[in-house]
Amino acid sequence: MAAPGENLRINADRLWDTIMEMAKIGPGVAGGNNRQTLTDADGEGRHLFKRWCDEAGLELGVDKMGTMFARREGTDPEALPVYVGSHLDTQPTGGKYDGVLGVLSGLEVVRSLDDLGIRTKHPIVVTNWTNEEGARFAPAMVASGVFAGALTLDYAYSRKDPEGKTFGEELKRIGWQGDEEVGARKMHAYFEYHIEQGPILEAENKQIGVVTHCQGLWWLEFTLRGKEAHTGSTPMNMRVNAGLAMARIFEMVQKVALANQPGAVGGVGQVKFAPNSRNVLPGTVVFTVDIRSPDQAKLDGMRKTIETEAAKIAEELGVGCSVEAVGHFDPVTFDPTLVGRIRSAAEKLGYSHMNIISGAGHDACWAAKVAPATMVMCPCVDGLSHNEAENISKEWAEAGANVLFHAVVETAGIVE
Ligand code: HGY
Ligand code: MN
Ligand code: MN
Repeated sequence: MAAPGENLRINADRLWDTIMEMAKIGPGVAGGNNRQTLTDADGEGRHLFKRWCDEAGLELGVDKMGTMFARREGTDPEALPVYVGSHLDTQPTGGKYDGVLGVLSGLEVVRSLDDLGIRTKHPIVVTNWTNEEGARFAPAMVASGVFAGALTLDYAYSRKDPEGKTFGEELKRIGWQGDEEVGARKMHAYFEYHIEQGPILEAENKQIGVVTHCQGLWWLEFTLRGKEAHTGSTPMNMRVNAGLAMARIFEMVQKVALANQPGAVGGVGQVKFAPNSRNVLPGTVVFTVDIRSPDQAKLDGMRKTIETEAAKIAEELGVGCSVEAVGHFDPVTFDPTLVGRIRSAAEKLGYSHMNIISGAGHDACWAAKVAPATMVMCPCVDGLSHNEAENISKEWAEAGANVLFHAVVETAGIVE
């Protein structure tokens, strides 16, 4: 006779169907998704998730950042809940699995508990964090950041998208501004299941990533001020060329990241030229440098070097230069007890596994500030993510969801 919980398995077909159903909302142009936060598509995705939660008999709460909390009662209503979540918003050219796998695997855990008629001591709360991506509104992980007390609600509401719309206005417009105080909820533990978004697990032929840490991040928004002038009739020695300063700064960031190997990355994903006309030298260039490392000293050292060197580059070219940190969290160490439960679940289920440091940031990074938290990862094809070609196998999805199932139930406590 198997011990209680020994044979816990999710329904992989149902999980996969749920992911494919969500993927129909906010489709991309190349097989992925464009379901950016607080757009109508995000609102539609939220309604679909709510319908599924209603069907599962979960009690839905929404906080003032729009984060959705779907609660399955435990036998001890006083016991703090075990939270399991991720995010449903995507990059503009995102994949079908980034974030979605974690939210819908949390739902699948609840559905499977119901199928098996299992009660847990602690309630279980499936969570969809608002604006994990930080694509439309910086910073990333903003809702979990407010939840953890690292950011204020007013700061978050004031954030603007490229069209000048604010987070607060858009949250109200799609009808998902809840009334719960952000961070009022207390967690017994937090789990997040996510695709790796990098090449390690696939290269090492491992089914499960036991996530021990997450690297820290700085998003440094530079504003360079040049002089708008004719690209044809302005002599080279008369130019105040903010575009050239930008190019030299990009090259410098690359060099600084390579000089901090192993375990450092640096690059730029977004640039705005103004007036952005082919034959006008830019008056203003705005871009965000994204640097990361699991090593605190390297992370902060890179920031200092990049800011100092960028100022020198700009001065040499007579270009104005200002910088604002628009995103940050320190390297995170996840809870060793919960990490151990992920590892022992993988072992019990016979899945190959390895320790891994998360390269991408996740809501778990902020949850870890206010509760014991950890993650579990599955591989992704060619390590590709933040690309519509992002892909995983159903088997990979299933293995990670089974590990999540066992770790969540062990933490929530099965009641005979
Ligand atoms: O930027 C990140 O690491 C996450 O994908 N938002
Ligand atoms: Mn994600
Ligand atoms: Mn992402």
